[in-house]
Amino acid sequence: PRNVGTGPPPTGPPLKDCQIPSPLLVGPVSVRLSSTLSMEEIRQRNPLVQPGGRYRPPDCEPRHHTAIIVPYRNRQTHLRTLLYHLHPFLQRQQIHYSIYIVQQWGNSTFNRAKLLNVGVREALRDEDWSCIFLHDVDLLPENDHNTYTCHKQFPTHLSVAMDKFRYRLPYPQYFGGVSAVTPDQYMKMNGFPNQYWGWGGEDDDIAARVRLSGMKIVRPPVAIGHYKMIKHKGDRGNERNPRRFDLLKRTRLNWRSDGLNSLTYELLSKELEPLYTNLTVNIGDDP
Ligand code: BGN
Repeated sequence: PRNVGTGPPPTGPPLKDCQIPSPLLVGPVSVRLSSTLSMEEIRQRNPLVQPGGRYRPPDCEPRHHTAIIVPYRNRQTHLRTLLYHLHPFLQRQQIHYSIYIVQQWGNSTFNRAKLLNVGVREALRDEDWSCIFLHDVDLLPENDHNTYTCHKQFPTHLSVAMDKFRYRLPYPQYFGGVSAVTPDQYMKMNGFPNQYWGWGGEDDDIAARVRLSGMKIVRPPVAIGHYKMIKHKGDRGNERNPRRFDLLKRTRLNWRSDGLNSLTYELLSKELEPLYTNLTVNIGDDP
């Protein structure tokens, strides 16, 4: 339907559906690993992006409505590089999208999967998104044929060929980096686990949920799912989680009770920045 949710009211004659594939795609792109531009300069290069990092193609009716959720804390330069790259990339795909940065407040250990749960819940308050992307802040897609849209039936894993893993899948069940679900798929798997504090394992838990809820993972071809990772040291406050092995043994027992249906948090602020929506959230502490 025209104008799902908020956004400008329709004016003039109805637009034609956007073509698939988008005629604006260029295929492989070279990626800059650091943007020296300021947020303001990036905004100037993306004049059609609306406050909150929202965009819809101006001259055709988009067939896809994608929310991009980025768990975040204290990675300013990575964020700028991601926005510099992702906005033009998504605009070439002619989709209706919005970028949500979910920022963990305070100094408790980082919890990527719980931040993703918060992002999904908050994004769905804004719009009836048809697709939800779970996106690490340090990953830059290198080919715009890798479309930021969802498969109707099954969750998608997009970052199948990362430079860090020599452009191969590190192991068959890998679901980290960049992946996507429809709201229905997300409900079916009871969202993501809330109990993984620190680095590692939460993506494997999410992959296990896909399987346990009767679905499977679909992927683009390796030649298209190329990503560059911005190199960095481990984060303070995101140390390897020593409990991840034990937690993963219990996914089968826990997935129905821990997830979307047990999520609690306090939304501290929601700001519509020029290039993204900034959600700052208190998700509590590692018990
Ligand atoms: C795996 C991690 C993932 C991580 C990938 C790639 C674990 C759980 C114990 C088996 N999983 O080993 O979380 O995304 O490496 O770095 O540590």
